[in-house]
Amino acid sequence: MKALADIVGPEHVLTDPDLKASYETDWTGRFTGSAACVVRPGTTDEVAAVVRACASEGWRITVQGGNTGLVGGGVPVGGEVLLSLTRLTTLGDVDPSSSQVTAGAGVTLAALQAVAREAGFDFGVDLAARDSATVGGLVATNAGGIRVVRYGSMRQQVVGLTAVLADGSVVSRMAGLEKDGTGYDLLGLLAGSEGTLAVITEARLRLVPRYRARAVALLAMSSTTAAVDVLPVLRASLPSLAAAELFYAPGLALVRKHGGLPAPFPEEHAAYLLVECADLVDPTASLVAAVESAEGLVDARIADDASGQRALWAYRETHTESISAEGVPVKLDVSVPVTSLPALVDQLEATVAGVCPGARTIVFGHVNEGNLHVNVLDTGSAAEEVSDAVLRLVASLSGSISSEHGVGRAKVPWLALSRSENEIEAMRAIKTALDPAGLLNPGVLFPLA
Ligand code: 2HG
Ligand code: ZN
Repeated sequence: MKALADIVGPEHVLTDPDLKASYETDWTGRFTGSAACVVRPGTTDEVAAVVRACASEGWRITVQGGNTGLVGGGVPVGGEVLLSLTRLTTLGDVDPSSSQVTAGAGVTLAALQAVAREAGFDFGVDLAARDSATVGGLVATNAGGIRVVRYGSMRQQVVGLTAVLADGSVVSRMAGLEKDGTGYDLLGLLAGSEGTLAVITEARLRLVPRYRARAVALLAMSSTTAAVDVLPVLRASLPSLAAAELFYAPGLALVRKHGGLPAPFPEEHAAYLLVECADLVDPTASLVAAVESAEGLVDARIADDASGQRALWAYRETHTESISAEGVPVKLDVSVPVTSLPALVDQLEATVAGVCPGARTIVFGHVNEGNLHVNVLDTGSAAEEVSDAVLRLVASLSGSISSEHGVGRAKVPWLALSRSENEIEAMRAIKTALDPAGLLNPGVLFPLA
């Protein structure tokens, strides 16, 4: 440990169990493991020196950002050096000519958004954990969130990265070239590699225009099918469409209970679709025109002012914390072809009940991507069985076991449901080439050796 203290300073190597504790358990409380120590480097050079020191001793490393990942990818399995990147908070000036900015791995999403907005831009990824999720973690997990319908996932925002490889060498491509087809797409590979191939220390990120004029609608729909079917209509008629989020009565009941929120409608409905438009001019009239003739629309609330919009968003955005307030859920972040979304929703409850009768299933998600967050409470000792049953159902519908949170430790046993043997072999070959000793994020993506 002295070698690490010499690099980062003794105050940034934590060995006291009380000081390490908050780094050793993930946000959900489901995943936990003890770290040999927590190391908090402040620069890319320090990260590189730490990784070199660990490599020479054969110490395994767990990389952590804001620790808000939901699949256990940022907490140790046991005995690793925990490399916390939260001190890498350098945030450059927005470059208006390229619409780009450089951010350290430890910059929070909220800080990045604030700098972008001050300069008249915005950032294309947004999600509820914005105050704690960091740039490094967002890139490493290829995070999605609520704006994918308009701007794509995190990988689409990355135009440059600096990363430390498993031997401590540094690769850096930060010029922000919008076109650069030279060889393999290493940036694209590192985005979504979940810390298993390299430690991302900074990113050059693309910004998007800032649209201040917003309209939000909460639509009560007669069925999931109706919610799915309205989407192509909205996409075709509303170039300003910026979010389309789905939730149901059980989730609504929980967010109302924990947030003290009023009922959005006098009656309960089969499905709720929250739609946001953002534009240079007020999109309220076009949003109203697009939804009013939608088939299966039963009721609607429209908000054209900021506080009304926040109130509608609260029904969707407080799902995660409200569910956690009830207990430690099994979280399954899955996607299916959007046409199969109704079939998935219809079969979920019976599938869960088949292996765990008393469990409560709460479902919500991002309808455009067919991405559902299946949260199951009160699984007791049947967490594995519930995961297995739900993920098999998803696979039977040609879906993905890991949509936007990553595989982490949570989904490792089920990788073969979404990837062929040949694909897994190719991924393993990449892992072995870049990290032959298996030092980076052991137990994440692949089973522990
Ligand atoms: C969201 O969409 C996040 O709010 C979290 O991806 C999902 O808590 C979850 O399962
Ligand atoms: Zn999500």
